[in-house]
Amino acid sequence: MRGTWVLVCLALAACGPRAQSPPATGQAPPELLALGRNPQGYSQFRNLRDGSELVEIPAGEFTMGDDHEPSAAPAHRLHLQTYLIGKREVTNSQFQRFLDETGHEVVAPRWDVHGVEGRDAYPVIYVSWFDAQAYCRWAGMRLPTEAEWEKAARGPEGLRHPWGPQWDPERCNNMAMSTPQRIAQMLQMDAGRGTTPVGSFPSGASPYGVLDMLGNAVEWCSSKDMEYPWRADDGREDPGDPEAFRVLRGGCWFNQPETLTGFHREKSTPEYWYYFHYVGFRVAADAPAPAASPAAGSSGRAATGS
Ligand SMILES: [Ca+2]
Repeated sequence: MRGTWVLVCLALAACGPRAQSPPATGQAPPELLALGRNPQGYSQFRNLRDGSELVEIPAGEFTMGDDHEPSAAPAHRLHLQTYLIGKREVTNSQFQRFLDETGHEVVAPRWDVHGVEGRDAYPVIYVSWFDAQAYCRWAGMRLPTEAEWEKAARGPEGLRHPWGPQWDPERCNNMAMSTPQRIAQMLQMDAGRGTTPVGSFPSGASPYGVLDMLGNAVEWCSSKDMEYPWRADDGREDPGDPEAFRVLRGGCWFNQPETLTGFHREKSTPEYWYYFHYVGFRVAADAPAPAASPAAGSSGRAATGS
């Protein structure tokens, strides 16, 4: 990827399994509508505040990082509590509604440089980490931690790509993708390419049914860029450091395959925006109280959505 983004090159000694959970924020979305289970069997909800569809990622261990990826070594085991994550990237229409209701002034002033008319379903881009944080607060949610993002992308088995171990350029929006109808949908931003409407690649769904984890917009995480192993309690989740580099995950439409994995890490200053026609985000939240779980969740009712 271009710009000043710098790969995180770590070479820590191997470490044993660790059990870590993100700090509880106590901030669950205020108005959740249960949607039943998705085709992968996981509970889904809609946040009525912003319309985001959320997938519930159950508590449990997963593998974070990869010993052969300089930006993400060493691989280590983590345990996360149950949480919710956006099924898709936040869209232009959602972000516009946030601006209309709050009067928020974006840090990155070009967020609509490519126009949003008729682009409601495209991921919002040109947003800083601070803009993304402000949206999440408005919606009663938060950004995913880097660990939450990676578990949602790789599943409990630690897949290399959300769909499996083998690269397939047609399963996400990337520079090697050649599906004509998808290319025709793209915003023309660079080299004849650009973003596609969120959720355009259902065959690229993660084991939890989360979409566009690789490609399309690269996504802000809450975490500071710090060495592995990931720990929730070592300061990397401190939201109060405005100078800290923050992690970006999943690569984007401009990337080639080598960086499009569930464990590859990138970082940026939180305000850097010149190349931000790559950068968007998705939401996350703490798990709802058990009483809010859908009745269909325990009965395995047929899925809603794709
Ligand atoms: Ca993405």
